[in-house]
Amino acid sequence: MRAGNALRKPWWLGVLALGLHPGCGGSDPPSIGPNLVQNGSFESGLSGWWNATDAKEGTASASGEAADFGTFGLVLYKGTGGWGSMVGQETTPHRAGQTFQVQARLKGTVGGERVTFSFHGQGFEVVAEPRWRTVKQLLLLPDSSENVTALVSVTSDNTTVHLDEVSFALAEVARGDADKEEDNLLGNGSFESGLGLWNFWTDASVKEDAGTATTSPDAGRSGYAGLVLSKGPTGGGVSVKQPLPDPLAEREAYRVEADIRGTLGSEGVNLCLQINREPWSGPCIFVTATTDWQHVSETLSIDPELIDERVGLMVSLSSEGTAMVDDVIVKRTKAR
Ligand SMILES: [Ca+2]
Repeated sequence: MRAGNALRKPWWLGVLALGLHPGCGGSDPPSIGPNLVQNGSFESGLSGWWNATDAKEGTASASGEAADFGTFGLVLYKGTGGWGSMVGQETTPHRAGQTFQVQARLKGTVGGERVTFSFHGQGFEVVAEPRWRTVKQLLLLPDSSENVTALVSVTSDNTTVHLDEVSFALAEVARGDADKEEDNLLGNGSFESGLGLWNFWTDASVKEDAGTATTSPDAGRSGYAGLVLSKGPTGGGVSVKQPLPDPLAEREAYRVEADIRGTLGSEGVNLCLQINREPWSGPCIFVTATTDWQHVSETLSIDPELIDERVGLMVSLSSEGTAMVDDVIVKRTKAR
């Protein structure tokens, strides 16, 4: 809600808008603020950006051949050794819990180049294709920090990528039911900030068999979006996992809740409190998805050998199909 806009509209239009939109905390798509970096289109060359590399060779330059829109784009090259060749700039500080959207146009010169986008210390990696594609991802910054750098880095050896229309912007996201649960040990349990705070894992040995994890409005039971886990007939498991803030203590139990449905209605979905190291053990809830939303709520008690261990809540799909999950909640309770 922006009061400033309402003042310039006829009063009845404001009333209409209030009636039609669920508003802040409703089910609106993320609302994206202005670009926080200067010259993200590279029309002023490298003005506003610094560049750095720890590789043997690495260069950054603005060039016409790298333009997707306008006259110039960025050519980013990394030679051998080191971690990356990057451009970056300092932006205004963030507050804990804010979500940002990273967006860019990216093209590899041959395809397969690895590129990392990072904002204030949180980042993600994408693999370039030999044609222009749009990179768009939400990042959730759980803590405040001194780091205010926005950066883009190419990290694979002897590769060159083209970048244009780079933007880092504040995103106002919906609040789902899991976000409104005060004692929820998980952040982003309603998947309104993409996969922010969740770690993706799949065990397929062949790339084509790999499972996928995304977020989509199709899977939004509350708020705007929810989690979509997919896997083919031959692929291995696919999961997302989020570490809990504190190690497990004696005489504790954990209430685990989630809403789950599947497109086939036979998908096997597991919710596990899993230890963060080998043997990756821990108690699980096994759910068979139905095509309608199913609310799962169970208390998991902790085996004595898990006391003092760090664990995470893992959501996994173990059979063929597509499972949708929203509003994952983990609460600490006393064991009976
Ligand atoms: Ca949601």
